[in-house]
Amino acid sequence: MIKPAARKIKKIYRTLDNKSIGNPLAFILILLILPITVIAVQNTINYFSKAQLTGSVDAAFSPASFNLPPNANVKIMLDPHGQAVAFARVVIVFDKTKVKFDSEITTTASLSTVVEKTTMANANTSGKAVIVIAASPTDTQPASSFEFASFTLASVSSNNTDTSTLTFLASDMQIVSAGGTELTVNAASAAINNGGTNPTLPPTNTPPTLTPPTGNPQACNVVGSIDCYNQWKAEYQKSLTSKIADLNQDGKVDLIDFEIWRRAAKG
Ligand SMILES: [Ca+2]
Repeated sequence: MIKPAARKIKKIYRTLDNKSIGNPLAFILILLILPITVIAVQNTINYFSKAQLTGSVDAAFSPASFNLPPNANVKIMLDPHGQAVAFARVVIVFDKTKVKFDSEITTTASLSTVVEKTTMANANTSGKAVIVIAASPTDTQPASSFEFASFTLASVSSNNTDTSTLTFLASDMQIVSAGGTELTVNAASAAINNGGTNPTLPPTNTPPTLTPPTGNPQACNVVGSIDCYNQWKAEYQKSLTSKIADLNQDGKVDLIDFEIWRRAAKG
């Protein structure tokens, strides 16, 4: 469509050469045709530019929201809506003061040429991970929703009310179809809640066995004394394991013993 338009312009210039500018009618005609031709060419260029950008790819995390801890296995999912993907640059950012990578990034076998992949250590230092992978000649390029990459995320926050997001840096991403078309990226973030709970761990050591306190063995030598009452109270409430206040000697420190003490104290 560009060619006929260009030919038209050439024709006009030829007309300019052949015909005398002195002919006012020809000159007016040229003035009228020229803007129309320019508009036609512009429209053609716009049409081609738009054609380069048709098609889109949805970028999302799976799961779309999760709690930490325990550590989460997170997948980056891409859906190119039927267009085969040949090349993809995906960039993700996260708050490194709240979450960290707990594994290296694994990428799909469908785009087996790994051009660039941020290491776990560098991602945790920068709070950013870049993944650039492409189809090798023998790869079957994915055209429907596929797992682009996966990794494990762990919490680094000690505040369990913290929240953060895992986000695609769409402006720095480029996903190209097998036909050489750059796909428009529609990106969705994932929500992270640091209020998860660690699984209960078995105790690592048993507490040392303490010798139970026995109190004062002479406390009830005088049954109605305040010492005897205090001994009875402590043994009754089980803060002492001795049975010095078992005044009726039935093996139990109970209200009967209190009654014996009360009568003795009353005199
Ligand atoms: Ca008793």
